[in-house]
Amino acid sequence: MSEIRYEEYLFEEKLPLFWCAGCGDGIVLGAILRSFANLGYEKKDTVVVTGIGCWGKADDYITTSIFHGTHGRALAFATGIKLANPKLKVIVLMGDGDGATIGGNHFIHAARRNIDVTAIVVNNFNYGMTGGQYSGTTPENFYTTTSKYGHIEPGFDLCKLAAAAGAPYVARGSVFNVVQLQKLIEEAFEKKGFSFVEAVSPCPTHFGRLNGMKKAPEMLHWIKENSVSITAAEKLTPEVREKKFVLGKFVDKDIADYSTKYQCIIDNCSSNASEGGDKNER
Ligand SMILES: Cc1ncc(C[n+]2csc(CCOP(=O)(O)OP(=O)(O)O)c2C)c(N)n1
Ligand code: SF4
Repeated sequence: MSEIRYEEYLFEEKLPLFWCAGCGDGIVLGAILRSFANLGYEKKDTVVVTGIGCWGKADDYITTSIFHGTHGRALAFATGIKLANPKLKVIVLMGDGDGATIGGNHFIHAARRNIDVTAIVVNNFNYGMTGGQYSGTTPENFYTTTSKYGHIEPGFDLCKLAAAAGAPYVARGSVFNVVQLQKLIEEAFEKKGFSFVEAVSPCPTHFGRLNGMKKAPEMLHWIKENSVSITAAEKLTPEVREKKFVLGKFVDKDIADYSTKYQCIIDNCSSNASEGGDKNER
């Protein structure tokens, strides 16, 4: 562990935080900054790329190199940055609307291509910044400003989506269990290839208010009550399990990332690129 303090990565002049009281975004930001400090990341070699949304504002407070992109396109910018300079550590911060709804196509293809970036999606189940409309992860029967009678679509399980698309590292944490969340984020940062961490997080201002959880602690309690570990989830029936937030690491395997394969073609080397074992630990 390095001697660097997390405050090194925090733009203190920009405080106070823009987010509402009780928003989970600051908790995820703290976990990311402490991970940078623990891993001793060089600011100039670390690029945080964001899209647009409440969570997309996170780069305002980060002192590494940053790139504030457009809504849904953060992974496209991150891909370009990584290919231009594969030595950079590239971290992509997206909301569920940003990364998994308007940006869903970039998400599955960045995972499929195995671009060596870490994507952290803060899943608060709605479009927070624009007033609480439903997103691709809003669970069925929940209320948003655009599903006033209850949402009739099923929500995406982003971890299953990332795993099915081929991502070598896939995990889910929540802001209620921040120790686990930070551990997963640190592992993801150190993983070569496309690493994905979903952070289940409250938006009390919109999602909470419309779903009987007006106060921030009520939303946190809801996340806690509905979270289970991967091991505990295996004992549940499929019907019960699909309504839970299953927390932990789903995929951890070694496969050659896009830049390594690309370099291999340039160097004309014989590639055993797709070899590697599954290190999934539960
Ligand atoms: C191309 C485009 N479409 C729509 C918008 C408007 N817009 C800005 S933020 C946002 C939703 C953000 O939701 P999410 O990504 O879930 O992040 P959150 O605000 O919840 O953190 C939308 C629709 C935009 N800026 N650009
Ligand atoms: S609107 Fe929701 S997501 Fe946005 S800052 Fe407020 S609580 Fe957080």
